This record gives sequence, structure tokens and C-alpha cells, in this order.
Amino acid sequence: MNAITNHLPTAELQALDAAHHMHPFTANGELAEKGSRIITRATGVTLTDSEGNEILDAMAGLWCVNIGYGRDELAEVAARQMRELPYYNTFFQTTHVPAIALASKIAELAPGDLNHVFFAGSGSEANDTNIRMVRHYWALKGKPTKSIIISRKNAYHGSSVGSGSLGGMSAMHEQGGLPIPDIHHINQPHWWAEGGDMPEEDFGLQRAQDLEAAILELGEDRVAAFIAEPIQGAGGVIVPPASYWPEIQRICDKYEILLIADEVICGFGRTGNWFGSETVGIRPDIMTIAKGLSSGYAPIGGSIVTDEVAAVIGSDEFNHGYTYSGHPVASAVALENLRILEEEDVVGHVKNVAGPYLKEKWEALADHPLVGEAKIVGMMGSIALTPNKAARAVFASDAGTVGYICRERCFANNLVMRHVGDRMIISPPLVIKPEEIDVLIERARKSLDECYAILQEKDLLKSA
Ligand code: PXG
Repeated sequence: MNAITNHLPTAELQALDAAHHMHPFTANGELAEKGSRIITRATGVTLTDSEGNEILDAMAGLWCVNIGYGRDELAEVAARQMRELPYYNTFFQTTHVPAIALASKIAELAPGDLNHVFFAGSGSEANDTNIRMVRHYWALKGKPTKSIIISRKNAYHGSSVGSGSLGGMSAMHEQGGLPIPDIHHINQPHWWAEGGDMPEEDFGLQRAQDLEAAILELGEDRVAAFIAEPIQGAGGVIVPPASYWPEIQRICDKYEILLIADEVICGFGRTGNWFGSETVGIRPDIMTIAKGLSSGYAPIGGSIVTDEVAAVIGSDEFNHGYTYSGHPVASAVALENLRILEEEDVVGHVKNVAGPYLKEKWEALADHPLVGEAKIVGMMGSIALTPNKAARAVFASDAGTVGYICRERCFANNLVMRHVGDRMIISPPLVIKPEEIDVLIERARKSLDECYAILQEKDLLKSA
């Protein structure tokens, strides 16, 4: 351990943080009491905190540091771009080289005729763009009544008023007057939690057909689009049954509903292909991108749209845009990130090396007494904690109580593994090496053992 000394002592930093810094998705009172963990530097898959602890980051920050930490090339590019042109906008018929280069590169990487990019500063902003774009698209096609966007319960599409409305998180809808009008949520394809006695594939089909039922109920002439993550991330890494996506595609085709794939987490290699849409076999009209686009080194997001959508939107002035749409420094950094992903065949590493290796070890966790199912696609995995595997039981304690205990054990064992309710999730940097995967699994198993012992001690191993 090498303590970092070029900053104030941890306790002083924590006091200042508690006094002045409002954290996202955090009970700020609780945090002030406990003191936040302060991350000071990182390299590869390893974070260092203000006390010199070295922590394996199995979440790649917030699902975003695809190429790993500490790549100097990105810092060099950012510095060069800041010197040359730190800012200019892309409004009113102007543009600049980094935005041009990045848009062309994305068009080359994206499947099919997804050839046009509208830039934003984040995934939330990009999804807000999508709401306005799909509604405007149908208005331009002479069908202004088509304004409803169908999404799913427990989806995450961002935190702004628009994207938070698209998302299906009830705890978010309870605050600040969400959702906005004309957003409709259908059930998610979460077999473990909601599948009951149905075989998994039948359930997947049924949940896809909920889309058709919603379209028929709302009226085909009212529905503009369906939005979904190819594999739900923040909802708990929920891998849909194989029957789900082909049926969704059929329904979107049949009723001419625009399909928006939210690739903010799945995009840029995480599922073993460049895009999650390729992994699940769909042909979206629009893709939302962010996170892995720059590996989190700079804030940038966007919407990739097909030739047809771009032609319709381009037939009029689209009164929409952000000061930082296509920001030159963020664009240059993203472009360098894509160069590394491509030249170092990071996507191939996920598909052929790290992915299969992690899958084998991850799925073996299902033999742990606390683990019900272990699901994984590429570099996104989840395990369901349960007091009774055979019954797929949930704990008698409030949802998240056990997950939180497990997460605390992970943290104590220098592993960042998140919990969503009583589901544990990982999403490590794509460049993780087999020997680092061994460390990840060893720490995860140790944390599960410790969690199990705590549950026994506190008599929490009871089913609801
Ligand atoms: N779509 C998806 C699928 C996401 O996962 C967003 C959109 C919004 O992106 P921005 O860049 O606006 O945050 C996300 C973001 C979590 C967590 O707790 C997940 C996200 C963000 C913050 C926390 O898992 N995903």
C-alpha cells in the first residue's frame, strides 16, 4: 500500500465533502455520518483511495471505463485538442474536425444504415433528444398523434425529466412530478423475479407480447416508439430469455413502431460485440450512446439514427441542441478511445478471451448457498441472492437489506461490486485480464461467505 500524500487528510476531505457536496443517488445524511470513500487515482482495473487501499473496480466506474483507467493517449489527445480548439459549437451551420471525425467513425462502427449522429453531453441528454426526435419524426410524416413512447418498468434511461420519465424506476417517478405525458411502461422480461412457474422461454415470449397488447390498447396511431436496453443494466443486469427480442422486433416491424435501443451500457464492446443490438439480434432505428463511447474519460453521448430517420428529421429545422453537442475535446477523446478499442481488438478480447473466462467462473458462483442464479453476457453479470434457491424465494427482510450487507463485505474486501435490491452486479473494464478475473471471483466468493455468516448470525436467512 502506498498512501497518497498530495491532498488533505481523509477526515478533512470527508468533512468538506459532507458540508458542500450534494451526491447523486445517495442518502446524504447517512453519508455525512459514515464519510465517503475518496478515490484518488486509478490504473487498469484498480482504484486507489485516499488511504492507499487498492480496490478492484468490477463496475468500471459506472459501467463506463471500457478501456480501463490510466491511458495516457487520451490525456495527450485532450491536451492537444484544448490547445488547438478548446470549444466551438455545432449550431447554425458550423462544425469542427473532432465532431466530423467522430460522427464518421461511429457511422462506420454502427450496424446497418445507422449512419448519422446527434451529439449530447450524456446518456440522459441523448434520450431527451430521442423523445423529441421520434415525436417530431412522426409529425413530419403527417402523423402527429403518434406521440406515445412505450418503455419498461425497472428500465433506466437517465435522470433528466424526459429520460427519467422514459425510465421505469418508481422511486424516481415519486420525486419531481415524473413521468411527463405520453410515456407508457410495460412489464420487464425478468424471469427469475417474475416468471412464476412458466418455462423461461414462454415467459420471454409473453413479456414481448405485452408490447403488442399495449400497442393495440393505446392505438397504433398513437404509438411512436419502443425504447429498451438490449440487456437491462441499472435494473440489475437482467438478461432476457432468448425468445424475447426476436418477438419485440417482429412487433415493431408489424406496427411500424420506431425501435430505440438504449446502448448506453451495452454499447462499445460490453456484450462481446460493438453493440448490444448485435448480440440480441435487433435492427434499431435509433441507438442511445454514452459511457463507453469515451470510456468515461470525457462526458459525451449521442443518438445514432438510420438514413431514413435522418432524412425525415433533416427535412425541417430540428429546434434542439446542447451547448456541448459534439464538444471538440470530448469528441477527440472519444475518437482516441474508439481507436484503442479497435486497434487493440478489445471487443474481440471480451468475446473470445475475458468473456468466456469470466462466464465460466461467474456461473460457478451459483453453487454458493446464497446464490440463486448467476447470469452473464460479455462483461455484464448478475447474481440473485436468495434464502431458498429451489423456490426462487426473496428474503423476508426489506429488499436491498441483504444486498447492502453483501456490498459492504465486497468493499471491505477491496472489490467494487454493486447491489440492486438483493441482486449483485458487475460490469468490469473490458480489458480485464484472466488473472484479474481470478482476483475478482476470489474476493466475490469471500464476500459471499462473509455475508452468509452475517445472515446466519442475524437470523436473516428467512424467506418472505
Ligand atoms: N441509459 C442507460 C441504459 C443508462 O444506464 C443512462 C441512459 C443515462 O446516462 P447518463 O450519462 O445521463 O448518466 C444510463 C446511465 C447505476 C447507474 O446505478 C447507472 C447509470 C447512471 C448512474 C448510475 O447503475 N446509467
